[in-house]
Amino acid sequence: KKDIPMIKKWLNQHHQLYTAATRHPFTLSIRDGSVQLSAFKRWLGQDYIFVRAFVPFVASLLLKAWKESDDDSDIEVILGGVAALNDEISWFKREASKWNVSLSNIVPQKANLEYCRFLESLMSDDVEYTIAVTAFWAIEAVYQESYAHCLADGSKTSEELKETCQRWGNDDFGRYCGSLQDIANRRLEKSPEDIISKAEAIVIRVLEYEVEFWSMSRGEN
Ligand code: HMH
Repeated sequence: KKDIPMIKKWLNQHHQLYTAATRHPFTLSIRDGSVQLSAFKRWLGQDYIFVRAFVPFVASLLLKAWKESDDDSDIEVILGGVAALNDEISWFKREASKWNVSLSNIVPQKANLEYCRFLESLMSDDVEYTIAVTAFWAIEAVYQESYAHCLADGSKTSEELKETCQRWGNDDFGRYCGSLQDIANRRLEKSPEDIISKAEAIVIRVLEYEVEFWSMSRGEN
């Protein structure tokens, strides 16, 4: 029991929810080429808002890592995430102008607001590094799995959406998510039961928010 990494156990236990987040009808519609342009544009605008809120969360995580981590390399992995976000924000601006989406007057929808508020709650000093880094892994992993699937065998993703899928579905991003997972597992292994169950509850909430975010993109909520 002890040698199975915690995250592996959780992904088995919550397999249905994980699949709901990583094989959502929205990303499956990108993969099979049936996605509506209006849905993609909605996702693009809403995700730009999310990513902007994600930056201070990652900054707070960097601070927690600096204060609490037992391994210097954690900082470098998270800093790689900051660099990716910097790139992402430029990409969102370019992509939005390509699709004629105006980023200056986007109204964040309910599912997005709630997810951003949840991110903000994780920025508190009262939230332990182990909890925050586990949440960070889950947030990144859903996009990595979802978009990698849009490029995998049998996908019919349109040429114009492949670049989006590449952004999160590429192998480097996959390895980066693997490093985050290793960090989270290492921390969880050394954590008392109450932190472990808190972290598990946070992962479940991330997965639920991700499902809602994809559904929102389809115009369902
Ligand atoms: C909603 N979850 C959401 N947006 C993102 N860009 C990511 C995760 C990954 O960066």
